[in-house]
Amino acid sequence: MSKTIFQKICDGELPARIVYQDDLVVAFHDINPQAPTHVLIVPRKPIRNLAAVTAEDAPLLGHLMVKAAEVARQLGVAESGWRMVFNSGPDAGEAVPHLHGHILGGRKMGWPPG
Ligand code: DGP
Repeated sequence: MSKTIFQKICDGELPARIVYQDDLVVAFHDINPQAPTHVLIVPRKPIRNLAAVTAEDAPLLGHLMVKAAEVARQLGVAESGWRMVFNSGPDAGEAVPHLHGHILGGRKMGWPPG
């Protein structure tokens, strides 16, 4: 199977403004930001989306969430409020088939999301 854009970013084959990385996850600025802070955090493991995770992914997903919160603190949006969004499947607007959490902050957000 060919690599997704996010797999290529994880592997250093495509440029990105990386804000955090370790051996399990990579966080980088979204190319089309929807808020003053808009960072994507992805597992290096190529899981398609949230609907495709299995029980064995639980530690990885826990790690991803902890690191997302660290990124939110690092970028200064944790206190005022931020949102974590996973678009999973066509109705949710999933465009890149590599699991990614959107870390959004820096502005007041509406509810429900569109
Ligand atoms: P989603 O709709 O949840 O699949 O979001 C995909 C996001 O990925 C979208 O906000 C734009 C972002 N994106 C797409 N291609 C690239 C890229 O090449 N680099 C970066 N940094 N972000 C990208």
